[in-house]
Amino acid sequence: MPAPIAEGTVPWPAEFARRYLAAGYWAGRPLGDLLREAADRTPHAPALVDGATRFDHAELADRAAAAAARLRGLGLAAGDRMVVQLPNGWEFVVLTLACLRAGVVPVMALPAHRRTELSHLVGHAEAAAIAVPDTLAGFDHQRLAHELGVRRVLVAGDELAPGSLDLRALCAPGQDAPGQGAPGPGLGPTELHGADVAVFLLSGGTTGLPKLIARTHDDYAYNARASAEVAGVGPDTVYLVNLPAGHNFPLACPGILGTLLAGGKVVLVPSPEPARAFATIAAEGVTHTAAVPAVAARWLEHAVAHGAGQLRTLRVLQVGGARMPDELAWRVRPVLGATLQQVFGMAEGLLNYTRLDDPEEVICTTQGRPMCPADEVRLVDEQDRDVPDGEAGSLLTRGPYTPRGYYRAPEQNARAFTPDGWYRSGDICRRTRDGNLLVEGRDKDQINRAGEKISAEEVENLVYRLPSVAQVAAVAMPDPDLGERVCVYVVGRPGAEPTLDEVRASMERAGVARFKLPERLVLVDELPVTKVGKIDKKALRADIARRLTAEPDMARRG
Ligand code: OOB
Repeated sequence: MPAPIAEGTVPWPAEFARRYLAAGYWAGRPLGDLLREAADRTPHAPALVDGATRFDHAELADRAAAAAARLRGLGLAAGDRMVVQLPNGWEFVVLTLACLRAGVVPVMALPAHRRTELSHLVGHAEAAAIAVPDTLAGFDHQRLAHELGVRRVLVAGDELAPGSLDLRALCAPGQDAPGQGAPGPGLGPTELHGADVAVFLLSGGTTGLPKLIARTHDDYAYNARASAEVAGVGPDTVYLVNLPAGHNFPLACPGILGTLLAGGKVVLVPSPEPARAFATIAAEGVTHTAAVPAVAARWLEHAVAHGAGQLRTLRVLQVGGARMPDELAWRVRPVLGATLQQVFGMAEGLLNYTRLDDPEEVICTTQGRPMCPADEVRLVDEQDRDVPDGEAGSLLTRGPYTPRGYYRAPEQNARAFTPDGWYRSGDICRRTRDGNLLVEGRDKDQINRAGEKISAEEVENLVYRLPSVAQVAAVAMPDPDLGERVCVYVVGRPGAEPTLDEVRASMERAGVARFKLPERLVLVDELPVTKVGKIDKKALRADIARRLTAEPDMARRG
């Protein structure tokens, strides 16, 4: 029997929970109920668009309820976990809403994940089900899902293998749904509590494998609702999802959930590719969307080349996930005609936003300020002492939507959280006089490739599997398009000269998301070490930056 979910989570201390409830940040209600009520307010307004598929709020809610009942019919109970690895499409939305209603907890995997990541997620979450497309971009997700040995494999697609459950049939409207409307014993949505886990997000990670972040109904509903307010999202909003929908940013900042709670319309495209995104913005009257800086840069280029005529309805472009260069930020309003909102957020909770009516200087040169009055932010030095005003420090945070620990990870929690519950984000920030944050760097061992976080340790563990490798260190190398890419410094075993292609091939064989594959390998005789004998990554980062300036044509790969 899988362990009950509550055993692995770290709740907020009672006094904080009381405070957050009393202040109204927490509604004390399951997110599924809140979404249902929102749908009831504007049943005939458009809710979801994916190509030719369109649902109004009533139909979306009906499908979610029917799918929730069918999940229970499959024997899934509140607290069971389901790994969800779906591309941006209507099935993702219906299934997520169904899970929220049934209390089944989706574990938000990314379409790019492969065997290594998925088997870890399935094992760590003790998943009772997995939802995948049949194939995507030439990869057979269905087959891999069956090989992982999960009991229920739900598949969205036309080519269902024996033993697969038809996800599209599960998400069909109500008529035939068993027990719909009448919650079964112990399984009904009304039996869920605000403090129960609603979704598992993946941490960007600095450890060998991604950690799970248990977001509760209370905290995640607040996350989505308050984000909607800060982003000016309401019933007239048309929100375009172009980043992978399982990321916190497009899911709930305010994203899909915030837009639906506000009675708006969610439009999905498979990727941020500019021609399709721009055409969809024009066709659907999109008012809001979220991008990473690399995507914003591509959109700016596209608009310069082809004009921004298709973006007339676009009011707000949110940009986050990585530091947006100021030069790029200053071009958003003149070129795209939309208000930029910088978002400095994390799946672990804390969200900082520039406000829509901030002076242009603040919007273009800062990463905003906390969303909630109850967010606590400290900037500290290496001894966890607060740094003086205006100085850079490592960001610690607590608050009503920042959980107090990772799921089933006591050892990592001891490092990533202080004893009194502050999350160590690993971001080096400075606070401006007017209270906004500037993200100036990080003290976590991570590579941020166009907003996708890659743990250096995870890459290193994979590279160590090559017999020709004696030592390896993974570091970020600066990149004009993606911000950073993965570079590995390698010491070969005597007589061996491991190559980049070998390293990449070996990682691909192991089944790892492609965005984690190193894009440059530097063969060295030894790795520099610090005074205490640790590999000196700072020196390596400086070294790769130097090499790139010396040989600019080598800076790019494919
Ligand atoms: C978002 O979430 P994650 O969990 O993928 O990554 C969080 C980390 C932050 O700790 C920071 O290192 C970096 O991503 N980051 C930024 C940033 N936004 C995120 N660094 C500089 N400037 C920014 N604007 O990335 C995420 C979650 C919710 C909303 C938006 C982004």
